[in-house]
Amino acid sequence: MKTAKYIEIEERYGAHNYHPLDIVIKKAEGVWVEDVEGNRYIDFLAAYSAVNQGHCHPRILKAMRNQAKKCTLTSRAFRNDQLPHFCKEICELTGFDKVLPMNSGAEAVETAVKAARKWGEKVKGVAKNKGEIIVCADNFHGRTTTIVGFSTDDQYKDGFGPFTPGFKVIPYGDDKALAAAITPNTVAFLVEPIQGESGIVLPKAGFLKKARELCTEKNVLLICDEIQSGLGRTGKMFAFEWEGIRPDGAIVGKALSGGFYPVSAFLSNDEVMGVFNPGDHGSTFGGNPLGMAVAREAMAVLVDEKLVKQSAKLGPWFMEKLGEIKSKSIVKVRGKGLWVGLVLNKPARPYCEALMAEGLLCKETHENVIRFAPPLTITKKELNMALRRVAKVFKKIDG
Ligand code: IF1
Repeated sequence: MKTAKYIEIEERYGAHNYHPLDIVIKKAEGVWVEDVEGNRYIDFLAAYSAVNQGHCHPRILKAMRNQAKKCTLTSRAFRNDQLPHFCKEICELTGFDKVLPMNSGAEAVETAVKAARKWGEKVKGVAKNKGEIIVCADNFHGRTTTIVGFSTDDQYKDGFGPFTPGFKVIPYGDDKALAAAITPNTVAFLVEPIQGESGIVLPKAGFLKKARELCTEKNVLLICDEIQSGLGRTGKMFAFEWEGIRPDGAIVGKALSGGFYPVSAFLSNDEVMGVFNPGDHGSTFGGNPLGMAVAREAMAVLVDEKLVKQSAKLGPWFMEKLGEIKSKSIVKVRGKGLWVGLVLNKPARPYCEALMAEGLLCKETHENVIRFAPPLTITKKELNMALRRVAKVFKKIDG
């Protein structure tokens, strides 16, 4: 079956809530993907950082197969033999006291919101239903009604109201606005250390440090959404490490399973996690043995293959090389580790389409930014190959 036929069927029977590039992928291995026509591409998006370990990593595949043969789901009505190991290993890897596993990123964000509110009422002493959470303009934390309710992007909200109250928005990176927004009812500040969807936007240096100080001073939880920025993407295990801080809670997802299975988690300290009692919160699939076995191996691959270091090493070099590409359309190259935004002065979509034709898959974000985020397993040779393709496309389009 040809590409056009797959697209026709999907458009006929599937909801039109996406506008993907017209490539139908059937196979993927490492940084390479193959479409139904047999064309090969370098994946420069890595499923928005969910396949930091590379596609179909053999070790994670093996772990998944082995576990799938034994037991896939118990529900949390019973215990399973993978969950305890997962909890211990992720806490040891990340330095948090406790973990609450969920499935999608948005669910883990919801978990953080619930934890913060309940901590506010039960520990901080905020009056019932009065807790406030501060978030940033241009945030992206997922798609549930509560989460899009505090988005500042009209499209994400349009038609989906009414929304959950209790959220305040400040400009990203503005510590003065944060200080001014905190009231005695503030329970948490929820922030992406680097904004992904917004276009790989780094806050001004020192912002997170200042936010940490303010939160400590005012007894407010600092919660970092590391779903996209975490697990090695920026050249540190967590992006918050770049500012030498520790938040009170962190949210992870995506690469936590290396792309095999939806596994997410909220990580925090004993005091915050202590607000959850049996029956307060949960999910049928959260903490299931298949997901836990997959996540355990995905974390082990991250460590064993030193992927965090790889991102730290190759990222700056790659960004420097990108900066050498001469084009009147490129305004700026920005990013951290192997997470780079190429800011253009015009729509990025045509460039992404041309890059696809050259065998490089990436996706625009916010109209004018091309986002590059290859699997962290990528080699310097493959990055060079990609750079040549990028240079070729800019030469072709811009002359
Ligand atoms: C889509 C964006 C990226 C996230 C952060 C929570 C979530 C995400 C920081 C929710 C998810 C995904 C969602 C995906 C595309 C992708 C995305 F363009 F939409 F914004 F990466 F930049 N926090 N980001 O980045 O996690 O519930 O999706 O597992 O198509 O919506 P999820």
